[in-house]
Amino acid sequence: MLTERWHILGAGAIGTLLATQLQEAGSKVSLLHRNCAGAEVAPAQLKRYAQGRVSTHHLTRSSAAAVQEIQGLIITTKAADVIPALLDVRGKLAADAPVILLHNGLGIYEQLINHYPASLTYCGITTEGAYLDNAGDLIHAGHGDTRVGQPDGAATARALSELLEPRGSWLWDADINLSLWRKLMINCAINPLTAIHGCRNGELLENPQLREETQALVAELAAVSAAAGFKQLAATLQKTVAGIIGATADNASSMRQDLERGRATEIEAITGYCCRRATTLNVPTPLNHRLLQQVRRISMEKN
Ligand code: KPL
Repeated sequence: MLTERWHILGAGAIGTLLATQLQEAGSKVSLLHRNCAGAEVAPAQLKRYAQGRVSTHHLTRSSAAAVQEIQGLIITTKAADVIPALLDVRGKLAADAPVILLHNGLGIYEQLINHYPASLTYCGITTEGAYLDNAGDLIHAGHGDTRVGQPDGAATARALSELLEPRGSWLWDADINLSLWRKLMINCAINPLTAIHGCRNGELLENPQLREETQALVAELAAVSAAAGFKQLAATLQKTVAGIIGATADNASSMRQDLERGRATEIEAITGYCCRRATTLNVPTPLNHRLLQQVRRISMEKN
């Protein structure tokens, strides 16, 4: 077994939820805070509510500065914070420590492997939905799964799969590049439009004008997907996106929430990445470019 001890950097709702799940499955887990002073603190008690059931968890929290050695690291920060977060703890990572990245968007893995071995770096996506309420309790609102794989398909993939396979809702994904691209396309289709229009995900299909805009955007994304080699995904992208919009109709997308709360968005790793990739593939993406500029402008106005 590769590691029994995970540190999670980025202790928001998803990081905290994954910590409780790994703990339930028998792993030792600590939440790492980048900016908190002091040493490892006593386990904090946390209540998790899921489908009418409440469970109590004791999670150790510590500052990145205080931790001695990290045997396995899961980074659940926003895309733009991943590299600084890794660099903060780089010197604490054991020689064979796996690092798992779980963020929206793409392009960070390629930067991260300049600082850490690709053979130990994994990417994942989660369809779990969770938030921390005002009392600090964890609400597990949507049940999904967490898929992890290795973009370069290196040899240690099997070892990590053996570690993660029995871990509750964690799954090994042998074709993680496809899953990451599919998630990118879904985020490109839903996040900027809902952020700009300040609407629920479902309104993208319920409102005729927004439906037209969404479908035109998805057609552009399908062209990028096909040029990037994801032909089958391209052929069914309209249906896929419509399915996710329907399943998350009442959600406020993460980008809408970020924009409304004046927080940094993940637009550069989502639409920004897609536009950069489309340029290298010679695929015109005027709609994505327009949305990228709009979200950047609204973000600047709010900050
Ligand atoms: O992942 C999401 C997000 O909001 O970031 C979707 C799938 C769009 C659900 O809201």
